[in-house]
Amino acid sequence: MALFQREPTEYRKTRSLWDRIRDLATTDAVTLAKGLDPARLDRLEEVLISADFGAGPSSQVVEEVRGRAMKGRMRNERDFQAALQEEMLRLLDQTPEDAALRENPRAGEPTCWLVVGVNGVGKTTTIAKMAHRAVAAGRRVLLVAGDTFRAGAIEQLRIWSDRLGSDFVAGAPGADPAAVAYSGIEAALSRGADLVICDTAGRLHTQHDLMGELGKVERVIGRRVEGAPHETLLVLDATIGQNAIAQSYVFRRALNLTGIVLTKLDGTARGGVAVAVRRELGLPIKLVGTGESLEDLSEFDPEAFVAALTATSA
Ligand SMILES: Nc1nc2c(ncn2[C@@H]2O[C@H](COP(=O)(O)OP(=O)(O)OP(=O)(O)O)[C@@H](O)[C@H]2O)c(=O)[nH]1
Ligand SMILES: [Mg+2]
Repeated sequence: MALFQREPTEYRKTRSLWDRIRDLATTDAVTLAKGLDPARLDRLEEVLISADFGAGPSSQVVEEVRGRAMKGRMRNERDFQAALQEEMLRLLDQTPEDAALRENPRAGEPTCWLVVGVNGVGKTTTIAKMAHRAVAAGRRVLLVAGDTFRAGAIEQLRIWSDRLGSDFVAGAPGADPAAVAYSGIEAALSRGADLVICDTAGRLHTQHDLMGELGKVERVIGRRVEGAPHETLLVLDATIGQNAIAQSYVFRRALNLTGIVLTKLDGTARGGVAVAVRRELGLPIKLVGTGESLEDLSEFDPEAFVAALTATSA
């Protein structure tokens, strides 16, 4: 059973780029039919880069638009919008099914998801949102407070857990997160929880320490439950743009990442980072966060996402 139902309005809070691009297409049909002049195409590229599509994808979109214009397939604003949408979808190269979160296929054993990312990107909030959905779907959820480093992190997850009605396992502040993760899985097995979601630290003394610690958590989970973690999700803050890509490489070297969660897409017109991340990392974008409340999480739907990015505002 999918944890998330796709809703047509799910990206309503992301901001469209269309208002900034539209003037490039709003000329009479004759001008468009003659082709788009280089200045307009440069302007399109600038807008895409400022929306964090990255240099490569931005120029690919521009080339597609240029090619269509030269073939006379750019007769009106609608053609222009369609060209952008089709090329963005092609670059995303992801089906709606790619976003499905992987479950433990073995009966009687819990599904384990590990959530990682640098500090402040929205890991703990995303876990609360996922747990909220899972509890509402009737699942028995156990949250593991694997961030033993930051003061207050354990308490933050405990409060969410109490509010959501999930089980909760924590160690002492400063405890070894791998040992806490191990206890969490043991508790899930003995209490019959069917979904374990493990929170992690976003910062340690050094990045090297953090990667070492996360790698150990991942291995310990895998030793206790075959095939686990079934998801190791890297959370990226969409508002930091291209820096998100640099962060990803560090995590990808240390862990077997299975997917990306893109948070804080509400209120940003820089949604192009989804395309950049997908092109650079090749990992599926699984979830998108569009706000601070529990409902503000959706399974990533490429078509709905591109439609929102290129929507005509009311
Ligand atoms: N606008 C918006 N804010 C978000 C979203 N997701 C998380 N936040 C906010 O981002 C801030 C940090 O969220 P946390 O979940 O604590 O981030 P974290 O990655 O667990 O941070 P550390 O525990 O310090 O590593 C909080 O104020 C959240 O409410 C989102 O999708 N949109
Ligand atoms: Mg946290």
